[in-house]
Amino acid sequence: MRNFVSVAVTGAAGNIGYAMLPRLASGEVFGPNTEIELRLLEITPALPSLEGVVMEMMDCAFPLLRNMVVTDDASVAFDGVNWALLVGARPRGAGMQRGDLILANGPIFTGQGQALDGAADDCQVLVVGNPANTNALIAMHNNSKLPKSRFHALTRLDQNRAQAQLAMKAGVPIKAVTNVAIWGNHSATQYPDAENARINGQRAFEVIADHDWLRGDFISVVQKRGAAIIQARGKSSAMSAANAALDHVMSFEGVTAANDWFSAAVRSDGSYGVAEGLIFSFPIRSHGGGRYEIVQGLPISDFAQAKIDATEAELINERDTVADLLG
Ligand code: NAX
Repeated sequence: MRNFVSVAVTGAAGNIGYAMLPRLASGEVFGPNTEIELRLLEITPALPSLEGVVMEMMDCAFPLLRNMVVTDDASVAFDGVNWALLVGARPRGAGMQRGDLILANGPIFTGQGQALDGAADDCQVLVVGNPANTNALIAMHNNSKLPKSRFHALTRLDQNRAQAQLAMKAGVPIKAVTNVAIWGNHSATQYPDAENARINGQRAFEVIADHDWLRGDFISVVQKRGAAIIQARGKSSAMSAANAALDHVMSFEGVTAANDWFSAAVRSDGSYGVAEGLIFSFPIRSHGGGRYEIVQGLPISDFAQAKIDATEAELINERDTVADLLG
């Protein structure tokens, strides 16, 4: 158990930051005996707004919050941190294609990858800002200090969405649904895997009779959930995204039960035939302290393989788009 943790959050004045910061400082992520320092990075024009967030954080009088640093300099933000939560990114503008967004955000993550050379030796890096997988790839390639296995991208929100859909369909509590894997990119090509999911320990396909739903709407609802929330709320997911990022941190800090897994995009080591080096979402089992394994040997049907191939192809294409930024 640590008694102190330093956490950087980028884009801290944004929507996700606002939902994330109080929960980080409350003790629910690192435990009731761990004091926390928050190192908050924003672009210069957003610093006044971030000061307002910091005032609110002070007014929460969190007993475990030792210190907050506000800066527009990534090397100050990442100095000595144990976790770097890279939330800040440029939003997709009107008429912007995915390729344009990738190119617009790339330079942010080259600079932040370099600045992470100043992080603590045990630092783990979670990229939330989109396109999260490829931004994590850029940060990983531009960092010369941390092991490549420490660069992750968030697909936990997709896992949580899939878990909730399966629980609703089966009429069971959320905790009855386990072993939910998201494969690939945090994008509409991701593959939420019902074939390996379990409900009360049984295969989801045995519990849910509507197999057309499992192979059809289940997948597309999860893939398009982000867009549905923007449509309904007029803003992108923030509460659920912050919640998922904190779930991700807690899963990597903890030890995963031997018969379960969680989803996160990490550097592919070639498991399941996925091109080595891509930041690809896999089922993961954590051993704590930054050590984890990609769960091996899960059965992959022809249906699943075609989906995994499609999301891999998209990530290879994204990697080619940013080839100049990969050093
Ligand atoms: P907001 O636009 O509310 O906040 C983003 C913040 O980042 C802004 O305050 C902005 O000033 C800041 N920022 C921009 N460039 C920066 C830089 N170079 N350094 C530091 N800060 C910078 O967006 P929000 O709703 O908070 O979403 C943040 C990111 O999360 C977006 O890229 C969004 O697409 C992505 N998401 C990722 C999800 C995932 O599951 N991986 C789900 C939710 C969300 O869509």
